[in-house]
Amino acid sequence: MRKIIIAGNWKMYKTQEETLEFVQAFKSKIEDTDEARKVILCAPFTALGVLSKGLHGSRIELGAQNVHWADEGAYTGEIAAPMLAEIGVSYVIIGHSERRQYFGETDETVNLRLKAAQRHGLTPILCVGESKAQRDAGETENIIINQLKKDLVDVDQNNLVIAYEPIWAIGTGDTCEALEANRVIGLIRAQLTNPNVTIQYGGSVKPDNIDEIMAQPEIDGALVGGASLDPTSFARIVNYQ
Ligand code: G2H
Repeated sequence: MRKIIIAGNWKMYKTQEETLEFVQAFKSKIEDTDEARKVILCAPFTALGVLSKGLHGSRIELGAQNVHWADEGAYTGEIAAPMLAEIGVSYVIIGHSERRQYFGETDETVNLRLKAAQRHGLTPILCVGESKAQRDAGETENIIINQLKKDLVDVDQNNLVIAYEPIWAIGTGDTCEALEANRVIGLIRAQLTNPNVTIQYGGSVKPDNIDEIMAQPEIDGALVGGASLDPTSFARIVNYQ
């Protein structure tokens, strides 16, 4: 059985004070949400500290946005999986296109980070997706198959979530058509050995397109950036029809 997972990716937004305000408003809006839908907040490290206390016993689970491959060491500015696990983090986004684009993340380092997360019981959310130029050149399928091949070497597919995030649809308001997202996610699933991996769609998910996205048979959830920053809008997404 594939799990439905709706995750907010707060990126580099929200102070601790703003985090507390969000939680206060958001919690009550998802009280009646189907328990089968997992709800995750992937917050900045400082906000995770606050959330781990504020959400104790709540159904909202915690996710980080990066993790280093070493268990500890001289890696200024990085965070280790045991540090995340210790404060109750269960998920971690790995290989987001913003990490690949601005911070030199490669398929090789993505692979190392995935394995480190799994070693410490964290569930990675692996992001894959093509750029506009790659799509226009008819390279979408090749790019994604190649990313998966390299990223998933020796990775346990029993503890894995994948997010298909076409780079051209991220934060642009330019959503990938739901049918096209469904097609690419089907292609991703065909590359996996475990048919039960949850595969999300990410890229300009909003209250007004979530229903159509979640109606697609291959799509098991969403990774939501901008629209997860507002409690009303994220609650509407979590409570999709
Ligand atoms: C894609 C997404 C969240 P947004 O990066 O991972 O962000 O919903 O703002 O396009």
